[in-house]
Amino acid sequence: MRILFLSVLIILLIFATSLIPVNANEFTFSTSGDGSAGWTTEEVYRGSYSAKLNSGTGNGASAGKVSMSINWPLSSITSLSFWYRISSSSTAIPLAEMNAWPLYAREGVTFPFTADGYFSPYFIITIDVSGVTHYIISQQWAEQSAELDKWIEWKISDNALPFGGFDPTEALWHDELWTDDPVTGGAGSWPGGWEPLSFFKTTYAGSTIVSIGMAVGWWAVNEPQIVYVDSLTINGIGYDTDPNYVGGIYAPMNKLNILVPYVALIGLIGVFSTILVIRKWRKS
Ligand SMILES: [Ca+2]
Repeated sequence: MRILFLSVLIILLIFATSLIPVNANEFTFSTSGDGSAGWTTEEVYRGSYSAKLNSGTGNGASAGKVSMSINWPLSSITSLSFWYRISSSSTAIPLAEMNAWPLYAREGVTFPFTADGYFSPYFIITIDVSGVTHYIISQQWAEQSAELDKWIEWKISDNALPFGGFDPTEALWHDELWTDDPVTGGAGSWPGGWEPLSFFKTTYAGSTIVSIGMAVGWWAVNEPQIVYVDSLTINGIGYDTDPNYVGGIYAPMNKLNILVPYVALIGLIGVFSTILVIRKWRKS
């Protein structure tokens, strides 16, 4: 009887362990040109690490990116955010250049700018459309020097100043093809190939997200831009940007999900022990 009890315990333990989503969504780094990306403890928003990204100096041919692999329909995305901190070791973008890009000024900030600036990191959503890879890329925000070395949240609900006859109500995106460009993508499009995420949900209906990443680089501005990135949140569920973290532990619902196997195990052990006690009692 004891051997049977032990065997059942071991089987239950293996079963419970297999359900625990440890490292379910690991972050990976990628770079191009002289860009760089990796874990750091220099500045941390949550947990023990953040991702430090350096755009490099390739003037459009370098970048640093941190991304998390997921396998969700693009249509399921309702909200996205992450926290960033622009390092004062970044190279300043001259004021005149900053003011040439009103698209990158958030609604509510004082524009034209009055100081040199820097570019925030931005999202890259990599999707699969029937075996073909596409990239949906968000706005970066221009931050002035007073915002250096501060943690700032990039969130989809932030929107750019009115531009080109349009008044955005949320952050805008483009894809790598700029297929929504008025020149190539047809009438009714926003200027310069920018669109709300809903446009790409329609354009790429039925597509699956391969990864969600945050990046700096692949742009033609004064470089390097050096940033810290932490605490990715998708549809309200936080994925701490840390090595060896447990997926989604910052959402109350996910905390419960992680506990489910343990609760089930304890429950089963309890039931099994009760049966043993009853059997022993009936024998005696
Ligand atoms: Ca972190």
